[in-house]
Amino acid sequence: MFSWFIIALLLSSVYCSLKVEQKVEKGEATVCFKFEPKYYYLKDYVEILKFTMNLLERSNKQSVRKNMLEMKHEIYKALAKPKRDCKSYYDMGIRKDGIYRLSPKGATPFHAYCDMKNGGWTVIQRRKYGDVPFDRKWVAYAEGFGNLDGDHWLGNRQIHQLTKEKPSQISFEFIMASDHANATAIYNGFYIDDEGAQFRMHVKPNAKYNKAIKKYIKNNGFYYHNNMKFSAVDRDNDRNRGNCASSSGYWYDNCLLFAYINGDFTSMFIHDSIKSYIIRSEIKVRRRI
Ligand SMILES: [Ca+2]
Repeated sequence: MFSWFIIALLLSSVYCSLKVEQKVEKGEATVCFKFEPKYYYLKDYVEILKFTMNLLERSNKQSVRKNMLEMKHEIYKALAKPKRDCKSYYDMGIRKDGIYRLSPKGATPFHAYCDMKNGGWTVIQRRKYGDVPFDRKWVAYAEGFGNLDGDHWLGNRQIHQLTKEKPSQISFEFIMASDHANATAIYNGFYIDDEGAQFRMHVKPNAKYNKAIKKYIKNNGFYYHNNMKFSAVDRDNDRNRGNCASSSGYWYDNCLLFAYINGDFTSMFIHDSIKSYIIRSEIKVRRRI
């Protein structure tokens, strides 16, 4: 047992960001850690993984096992070459929601939030806390903004990279202000063109609506925006005489829309003729095959 104490001590001193706290209690080490993958090279991971696996095998203590299992998960995640999208991680057997590094073919790798519980969706928009303003310019919508584990827009460049090869499903999930119902709509055949084509959006009309959203759907819902270019405060690509995007970026047509979820946080709604208010919004994409 003493040898494990030495290894833990060694790791904590050699790998300064691996914060290991040891207590030797009845011959068993209690290990707390803060794993920060950016500091490590492959050989370090192998050593830490060995240490983790050994401790896992030897320890019956719940707290140690929990820490080590989490650490193992983090190491595997860090070791793995970035996958093309969240669905690829899901297909590998990973089921933990969180931020992952993605690398679609031909793209510079980027981070995104993966919803694994529902089958490997990549989150492209979230409004939950209202602490991130969405009245941003073209370049901000192109690059993405906000916090991946909070409110954010992933970025049109990233959405293009994620959907360019295989058209994806796009899922809208709203919590309604009136009754807190969970309103969902899923469309197929979603992809957006590159920036040169103004991130023009494509989607198929066939959609799966849940009961809570059906009463709000007009003009074929999101399909109404099919073939529209993206517009932002400083880039008017819509078909209105004015600029529909005066306060939020979206694939505007003639301003009528499904859904107004990039505007002011306190007045998000599904359809502007019904003013069905939304208090939370999440949009996700997933490759079908
Ligand atoms: Ca216009």
